[in-house]
Amino acid sequence: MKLRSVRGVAAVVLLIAASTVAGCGASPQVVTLTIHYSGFDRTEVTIPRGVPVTFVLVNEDPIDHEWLIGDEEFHEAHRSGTHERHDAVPTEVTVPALETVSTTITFDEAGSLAFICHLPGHEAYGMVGVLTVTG
Ligand SMILES: [Cu+2]
Repeated sequence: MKLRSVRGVAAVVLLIAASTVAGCGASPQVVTLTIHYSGFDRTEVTIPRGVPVTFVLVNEDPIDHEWLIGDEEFHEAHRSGTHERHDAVPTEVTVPALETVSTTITFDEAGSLAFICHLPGHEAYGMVGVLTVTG
């Protein structure tokens, strides 16, 4: 009896997963990045051009972090920037302590971009990764 109810739950979960995938024309890619001890668990990510990518940013630290993605000019501006929080632009995200934030971005140009946490000292500590967009 107990086994049967567990199996029922598993079947429901599978159904939900299947309908989610079937419901979207172009299935969005999901990239999960976990932040732990002020570092990203993946520092090299490759995605295709022109496809929506949902970045799931999991902050396991008891302090806030940021996830900002762009080219060198973008990052240079943010190194000296004064924004306290980021939540209006998909490429600039604040990830509060112990929270998970998702952002979906479509990159239309192939190339290489960096994702960096620009909170004081975090970039120097190593909160840097590279996103490669393939053509
Ligand atoms: Cu940080």
